Amino acid sequence: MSGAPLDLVIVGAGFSGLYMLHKARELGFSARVLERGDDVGGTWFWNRYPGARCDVESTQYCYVFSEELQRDWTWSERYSAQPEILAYARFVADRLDLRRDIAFGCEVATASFDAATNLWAVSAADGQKFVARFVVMATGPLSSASLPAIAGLEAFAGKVLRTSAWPEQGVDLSGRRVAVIGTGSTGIQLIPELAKTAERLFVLQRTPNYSVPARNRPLDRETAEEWKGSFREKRALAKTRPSGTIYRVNDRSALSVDADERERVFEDRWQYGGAGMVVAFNDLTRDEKANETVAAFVRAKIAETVKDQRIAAALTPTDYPLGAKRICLDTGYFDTFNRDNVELVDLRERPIGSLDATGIHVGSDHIDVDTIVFATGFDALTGAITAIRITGPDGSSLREQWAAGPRTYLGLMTAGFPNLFIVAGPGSPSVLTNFFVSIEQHVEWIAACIDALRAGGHTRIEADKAAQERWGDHVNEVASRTLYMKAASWYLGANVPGKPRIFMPYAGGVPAYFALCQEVAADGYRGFTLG
Ligand code: N01
Repeated sequence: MSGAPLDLVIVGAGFSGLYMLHKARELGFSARVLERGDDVGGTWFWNRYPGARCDVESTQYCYVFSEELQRDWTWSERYSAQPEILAYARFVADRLDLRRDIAFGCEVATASFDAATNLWAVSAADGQKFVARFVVMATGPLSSASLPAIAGLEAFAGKVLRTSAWPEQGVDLSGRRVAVIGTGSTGIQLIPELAKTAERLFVLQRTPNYSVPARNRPLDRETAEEWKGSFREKRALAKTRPSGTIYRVNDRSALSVDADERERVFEDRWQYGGAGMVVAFNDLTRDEKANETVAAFVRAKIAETVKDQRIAAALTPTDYPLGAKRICLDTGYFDTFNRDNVELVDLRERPIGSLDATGIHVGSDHIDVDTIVFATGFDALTGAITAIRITGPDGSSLREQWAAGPRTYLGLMTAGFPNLFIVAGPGSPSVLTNFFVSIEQHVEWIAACIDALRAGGHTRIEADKAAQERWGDHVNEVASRTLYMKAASWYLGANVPGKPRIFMPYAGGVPAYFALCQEVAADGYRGFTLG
């Protein structure tokens, strides 16, 4: 890239990067999106495994910044499947004519800030170079896959698949002997699908998960039209909710009603389907005793569904609260274990040893398989950022600065790295929310900030270390009051060996966080230094 520096380099063409590009253009900034994949869509481009589906209702999992996009796109199901969400990303890119400013197949390798010019030099793995005044990391929280190092992987003669990089042309696993490693949201969506056609399916589970039925169904015209007609009001309402998502609210404590009433409320939500189970009462996410009531309800459902009680017990989470890991939504997951061709391998009893040409050693057994699927999660929130060699003006590396855990101010910037923004970064509500709500708020904040810098004749903004420290302490303090700390989750980095255990997202909720961001901007970007 030669010529004048760009105003913005945006890393990633998922839903954050697409909107950031649109917003930058609207304000008259030059921008280029660098995307490692060969199409738009981010997580929905890569995670195309069978059963991949959103766990937020389609009517809420979309942009609201554009009347036209709302009017001209209609979701077909309550929870969209991956192909439809990818089609939506393509529709947005085409409708807003975004592709001409996106470099596909362009994996960012390094970014370094030059203090003399206040410019970022960005290089891609293929040698392309870009220079920009600002860099926006629109890299997504779950885009760096975490693959366990299992001895003997290279010796395995069969097929190895990763849910996070599923072959674009699909893969037919009918009649095959398949092992799936991992029973998080991904595994729980994938397993029922593979079970339908595999000759044998081995489910390798380390930790059982709470899952509630999604009860997906076609989205009726009336509901779709109702949302189109009131999407702004609905989003405004969503922003008053801690998770930025509209669920039926019940402002009673689970402990204030008797067991029959609790059962009625839980059963009603179980039949309705979806993550609203977590807010069936107002204290399920805060009070361990209250949480135990909903956990017990879901455990009883597992026991009711799975015929073999030994298998049911192995599938039942007992040692962490419901919702402390992100709740899973499923379509027939527990039923799948009633099939003759499905076997649960409890890795707590039979840990994975090594692989050989024909399969996997677990405990003292050997599982004969011809396909292994890794559904083992992500180096969440930080992995995609630290994968890039980012250096600040004094030569210090972001990877090293975050070695003991990410530190940011508001999840938007990190001290020592001027003009580098993160969309929905660690320290912001991000993954605890409907991601579209968080994306739109961050993109709009960043765009307004860069616009304000231009208007004020500034060329540089940087988070203050002291503000960042105070914010980090607040993020930790808020998290320490929640039940999130009671599970070994990816929120805490617990799924990646050696990753520091720090609760990464901000658990203070959307309304307080959005208000604070607004206040900080109105106060001349309090906690940032402008130059
Ligand atoms: O990843 P996970 P995921 N040996 O980390 C296991 C979003 N999402 O991709 O729990 C054996 O939750 C690991 O075991 P354990 C959603 O936010 C959304 O499933 O660490 N097993 C676990 O069972 C979700 O929360 C949708 O003991 C190993 C699994 O792999 C997030 O993505 C759909 C292992 C990983 O579960 C991540 O979900 C899908 C090892 N060495 C995902 N290492 C939507 O619907 C890991 N595991 C929008």
